[in-house]
Amino acid sequence: MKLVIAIVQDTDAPGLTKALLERGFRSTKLASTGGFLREGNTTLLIGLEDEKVPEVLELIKEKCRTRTRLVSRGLPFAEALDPFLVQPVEVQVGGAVVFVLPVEHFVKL
Ligand code: 2BA
Repeated sequence: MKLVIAIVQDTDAPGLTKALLERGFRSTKLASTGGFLREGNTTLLIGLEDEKVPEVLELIKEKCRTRTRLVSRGLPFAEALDPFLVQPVEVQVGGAVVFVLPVEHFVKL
């Protein structure tokens, strides 16, 4: 068994959870915050059999778009060093950041 941890953008989460449910995958949705942008994102926990992992990865790829965000925040104390460092910069977010972990033991009590 595997645990897929998928960090996705909030806008993509409803479509993805719906698609997962339609294909019989169970998931848990957690509200999370990115450490870099410090904006909300969604973390999905999906427990599944090993052979189903490719199907879920494909679904995540299909439902999660890459978007460009402008970040105006500079590095800490950057203003004091160089005003150029606080100019807005473009970062690409997503489609999704995915970790696939082995599950040692699964039990429902
Ligand atoms: P954030 O940490 O808010 O990062 C948002 C986007 O900013 C990232 O998109 C990446 O393009 C950029 N970014 C992040 N850290 C950066 C840095 N030190 N310098 C320059 N650009 C940086 P994604 O890579 O698609 O990540 C989306 C979200 O997934 C992240 O939001 C974070 O919540 C999570 N994530 C990404 N990599 C992770 C990891 N290795 N471990 C845990 N969570 C991760």
